[in-house]
Amino acid sequence: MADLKEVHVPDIGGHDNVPVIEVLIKPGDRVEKDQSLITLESDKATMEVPAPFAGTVKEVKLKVGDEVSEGAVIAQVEADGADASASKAEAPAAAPAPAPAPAPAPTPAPAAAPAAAPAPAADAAKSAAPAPTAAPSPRPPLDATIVMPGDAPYASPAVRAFARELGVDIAQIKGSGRSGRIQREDVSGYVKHALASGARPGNAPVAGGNGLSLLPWPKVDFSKFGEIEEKPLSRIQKISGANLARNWAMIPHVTQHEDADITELEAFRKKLGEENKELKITPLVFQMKAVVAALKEYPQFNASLDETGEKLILKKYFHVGIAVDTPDGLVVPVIRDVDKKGLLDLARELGEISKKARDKKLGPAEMSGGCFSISSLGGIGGTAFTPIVNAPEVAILGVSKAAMKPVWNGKEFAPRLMLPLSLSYDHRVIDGALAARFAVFVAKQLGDIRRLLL
Ligand code: CAO
Repeated sequence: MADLKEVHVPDIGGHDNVPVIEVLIKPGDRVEKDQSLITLESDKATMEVPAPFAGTVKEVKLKVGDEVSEGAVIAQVEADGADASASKAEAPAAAPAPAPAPAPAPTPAPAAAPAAAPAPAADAAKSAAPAPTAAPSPRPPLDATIVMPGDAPYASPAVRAFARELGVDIAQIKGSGRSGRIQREDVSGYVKHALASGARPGNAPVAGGNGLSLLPWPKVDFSKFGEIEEKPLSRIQKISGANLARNWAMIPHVTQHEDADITELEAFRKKLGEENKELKITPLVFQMKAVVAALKEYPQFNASLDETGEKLILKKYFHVGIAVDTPDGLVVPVIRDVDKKGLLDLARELGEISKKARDKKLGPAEMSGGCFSISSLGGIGGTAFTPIVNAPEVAILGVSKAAMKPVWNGKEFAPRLMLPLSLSYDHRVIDGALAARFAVFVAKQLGDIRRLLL
């Protein structure tokens, strides 16, 4: 039968008038035996006072700032039947010396996933409770495990548990409490700041790895140094920025460079353009065909890692994403079934889809389902760059500006139009040798477009 009992402050090592710095329960809360009820902080240590029995909190008799000694009433708790024999909490454990936080479970999650969001206070208080010990072991004497202010990081076990739960490395947090003590609010503030700046909080897991420990974004008052103007990022920039940051942080990128001799291709492209004046036929349509030929030859590139990072999904279709520069930012519309379309169809579709992108008329369906992306800056310039893989794809081809170069043909240097290719790939899925083969294959296709018929 339920029994209403008072829970008292136990022997706290002979200390008197010790301030209450945290109240971890409220009326209505269910508490388990050994769950922390309050945190006390003497000038030498922080101590959590555990519940002596399981039950339901009816009334809390203390508040933060109260000073207590042995025997002070903490709360009235309706005890669960047989558990109600003890009413005095066990002697509290002082906060243990800082120990490395256990690695959080590797759950890859998008930057704003609820897993990283601070838990509501009540839930957090519950989850922050230390795991109940199997048997009530004698608590160490208070002064045996002192955490002195100044030891890093200086935080109560509940706050440490809270930080661990959020995947935050507590050593990264600056405490705002007395003597630099880290409070629960400091942890949630740190997470909020990390999310707002696009960084992953603390040591949050990165696709099963050890995680990143990033410094907060620098906060600078630039107006101190000269005139400034503020311009909010566009919606597209915010969305693509978050995706790019995730892909850059989570994918081990390597970029393989290769030159394709497109002298003959260019002659053919110009001829084709003269015959089809209504169409704009750029080198990009040839690159799309060459990429699809390479995807067929090397299916590992036409694949995605699943969300566990343990399984590769190989695709039997050939949809190619094209990075399009618009006044509002970068978008990547997808041209479907490139393998089934001719050069003229592709040129038409590329013209339509890039106009739609610039007119902000692309629907979500037109930007999904890509297998591999091409980012062509060839119309602008550059000799090479390192494109970022468009996850969950595993590779992307960057194309820079073709230029006439002297190329040794075995007898002499001959002027050839060389197209720089930069293949970035996810090294978890693709080995360097395979990437080199893929890049050489693409270059060969472009060097002799008759091969596209094979
Ligand atoms: N080398 C030399 N010239 C090239 C070339 C290359 N690699 N690629 C294109 N050109 C030429 C074209 O032939 C065209 O010239 P002509 O009119 O004389 O034929 C001119 O450059 C302009 O081409 P374009 O850029 O308008 O057309 P495209 O088909 O090559 O590209 C599109 C279309 C939508 C991909 C492009 O306009 C674009 O937006 N590119 C930017 C992509 C981007 O921002 N990537 C970065 C992503 S990461 O931030």
